[in-house]
Amino acid sequence: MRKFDSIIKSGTIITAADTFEGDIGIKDEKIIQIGLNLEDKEAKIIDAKGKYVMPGGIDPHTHMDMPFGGTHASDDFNTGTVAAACGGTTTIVDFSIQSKGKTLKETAAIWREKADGNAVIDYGIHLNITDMNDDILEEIPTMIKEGYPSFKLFMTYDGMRVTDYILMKTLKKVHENGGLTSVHAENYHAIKYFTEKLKAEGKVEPKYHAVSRPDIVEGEAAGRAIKLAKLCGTPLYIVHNSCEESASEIKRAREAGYPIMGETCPQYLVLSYDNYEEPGFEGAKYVMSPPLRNKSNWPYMWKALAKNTVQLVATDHCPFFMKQKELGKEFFGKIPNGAPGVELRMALMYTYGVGGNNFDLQRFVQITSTNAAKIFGMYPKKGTIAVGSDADIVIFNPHIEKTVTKEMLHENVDYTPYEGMKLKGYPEVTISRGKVIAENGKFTGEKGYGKFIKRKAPMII
Ligand code: DUC
Ligand code: ZN
Ligand code: ZN
Repeated sequence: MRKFDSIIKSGTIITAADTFEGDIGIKDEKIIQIGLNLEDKEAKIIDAKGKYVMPGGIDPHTHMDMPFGGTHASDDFNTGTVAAACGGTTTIVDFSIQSKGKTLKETAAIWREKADGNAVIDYGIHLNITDMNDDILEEIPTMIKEGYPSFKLFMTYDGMRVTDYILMKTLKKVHENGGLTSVHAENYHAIKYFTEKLKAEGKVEPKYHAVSRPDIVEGEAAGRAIKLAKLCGTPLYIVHNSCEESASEIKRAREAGYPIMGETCPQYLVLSYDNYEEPGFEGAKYVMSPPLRNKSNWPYMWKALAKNTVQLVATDHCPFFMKQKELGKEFFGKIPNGAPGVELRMALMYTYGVGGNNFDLQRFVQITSTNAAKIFGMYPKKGTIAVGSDADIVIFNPHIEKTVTKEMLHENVDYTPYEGMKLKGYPEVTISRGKVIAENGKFTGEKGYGKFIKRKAPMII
């Protein structure tokens, strides 16, 4: 009998804890042996000499096919996960958005229908509650048991936001049943105030989107959510921290011993408010929430990522074609919020994180994979290279140099916010449960190969 289906040979294996040379033996979708000189004449040999062999990327914040402002994000579970795979990501956790009147069970089923048979990599689903009532609250324990242990609430957005009262009820119920609540933290009323004022003054171009939601708007909501979590005695996870105003709230809470966690995204580390000043309607490419910030935030955010103030880097991948962005040609408030990012996360974090001397290879693995697996209930099935774990692996070539173009990417959208940026280091081979699904920028996997991940209890890290 064949001992291994495949062996990844002679790579430099990097985990969250260590770096060593070795071979990885894979059988039946799992890593079954790690060692030197593994042999099996019948096994497929994947040569990784001179390259890094790391846990496949995990992006716990994507919006495939998300309805927003009368349109839908342009990547669906097929196109979006093909792009993820080509960029070295082997797992996503996507946000299912509850429509008015739908139960959580129905919401999850709608998202499963979008994903099942389409995703090319494994995926989990968060439940984004927008319409809370007593029945929904009572559904939470069942949903956690069924593999949906993470919930998100919007503190802003008409039609989707919840009150502080609902946030407190959710924090308590989710925590009592072994789940984790996260928030999109921005102050709804402040944004409304600034948006109305800017519109009345005729300031309607894309850049005013950023002006309408300054850093303090985010910091205030993050600080408030943290205080409510303290009052409830629960953990809290804050998505897409963009600036010092919010990340410093997390830092303060963590230093005082509170179980507060969060993420940032590549766009808040390498792009800035200056992008909104691009000519014509180009600034619309960067209309997302929270918006891009002044560059002065970059050092703080890199340090927050390096020092575990925030635990990981996600993308908030939510692309729209420029045609869709034009819904807001006359007024920034109508531009669908979101931008692509799922494909370049690993390369950007390597180039500017490791290459930029912001952190080492262990931290790279922690922030791109291991910590997401831990926080979102997938560890050690996902997020590590260990005997018994799924063989989700990226072979990363630190020597490849590229200049980003839209054409080299697989995202279903007509631009990339990272156009023209220089990269050094790029994923070469992506392996999902033992199968090579992308190689040298080409997708080699199969539609529908991705499986739903029934997730377990989150870890506080
Ligand atoms: N922010 C975005 O930019 N897009 C989707 C949702 C969100 O919170
Ligand atoms: Zn958000
Ligand atoms: Zn989001």
